Amino acid sequence: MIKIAAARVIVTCPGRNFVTLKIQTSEGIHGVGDATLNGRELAVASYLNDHVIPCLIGRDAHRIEDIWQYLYRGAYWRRGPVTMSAIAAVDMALWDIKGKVARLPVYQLLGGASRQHVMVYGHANGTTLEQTLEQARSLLAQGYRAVRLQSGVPGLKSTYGVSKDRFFYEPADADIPTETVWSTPAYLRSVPALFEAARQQLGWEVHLLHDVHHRLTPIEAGRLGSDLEPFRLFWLEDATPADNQEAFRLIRANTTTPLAAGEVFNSIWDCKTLIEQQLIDYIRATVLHAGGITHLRRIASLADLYNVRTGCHGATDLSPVTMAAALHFDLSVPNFGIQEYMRHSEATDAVFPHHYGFDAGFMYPGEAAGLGVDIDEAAAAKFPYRRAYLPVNRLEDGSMFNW
Ligand code: EZ4
Ligand code: CO
Repeated sequence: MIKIAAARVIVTCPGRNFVTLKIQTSEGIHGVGDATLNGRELAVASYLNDHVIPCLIGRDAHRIEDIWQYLYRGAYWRRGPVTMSAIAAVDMALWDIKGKVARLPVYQLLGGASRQHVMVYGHANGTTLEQTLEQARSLLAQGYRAVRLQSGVPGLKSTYGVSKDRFFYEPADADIPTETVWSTPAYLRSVPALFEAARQQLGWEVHLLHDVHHRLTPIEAGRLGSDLEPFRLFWLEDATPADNQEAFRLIRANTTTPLAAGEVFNSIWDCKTLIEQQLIDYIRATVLHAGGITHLRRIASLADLYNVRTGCHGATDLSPVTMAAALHFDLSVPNFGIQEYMRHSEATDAVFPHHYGFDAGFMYPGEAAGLGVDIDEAAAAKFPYRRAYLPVNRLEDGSMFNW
């Protein structure tokens, strides 16, 4: 038994907001977990402070599974992104503690390495096709084997997923959501042209990915997937919202372009149909938003039965704590596919010192005991919370998307 003695939530904004749970044990060992929910950060902080931490004090930090079940099944109100991010933070922190007690990196506790390294994809995004491909070339020069391409859509003022900053990606850009305008026909014309140019200029060795950010209806998504088939994408992501998982049947019936979905999923129930009916090829759920390492392993095990591989979300709103936990998970899980990676700002890296690293397109969680990541609370205290939201998108006639 190793008692949970105290826990606290640290909210910091080293360029963007992060919520971190730090659990302390009676033995003096502590663990960290990420609880960041982009644009809803303080809701998770309150869920932890007001409703979870009081129930944790005095429990045995070794009982990771039991604490997970207690917080999930014991709560009466199950699931939802706020709840599941809070449970995830507890789960990550407990795996971190167990690793430190055992003096082993967490991937060793998960069964050891299933592979030598973790393939990651980088991000090339530019306002124009030329800028996007120029960025892709620079990623290839850094050794990346896989690149996501997002480009501005001619005729639209701004396009989600195309950052204003050349080096750092940050879509949460205002304290009241920015409103942007979307044109599906313009988008559907521009993407195949981007990938045709990409194959001409970058060749066929590199894995190419694209994210639709839920902007299309299922039949439009089927059309896009079909138009992109000649360019052999690694995946087409979030082609349509998955609130109705069966919507993916229509996309599947219309294209052999591999499909990825699920960065917004928070439990196995969000992807049960998608996986069991083999409607997707990659599941994007994360250790952060889908209930921690404990629950993501369960999702991966279900996916493994149906030839679905993992492809965890890894944008900058997932803190280095999540990145570390994801890499331990990725290294160990048999049906790993790919991991998303975007470098954090220097200020973020300073707040979260870590052992994981990048080399020639691959990442490694490192050999430090536990997750191999920590929070420097003095550094964190220098960056107070600032409200920041993701943009809201409207169609050209001013209406909201109705799918
Ligand atoms: O919209 O991380 O694949 N990556 C993405 C990201 C997400 C943000 C949301 O918090 O889609 O840009
Ligand atoms: Co995405």
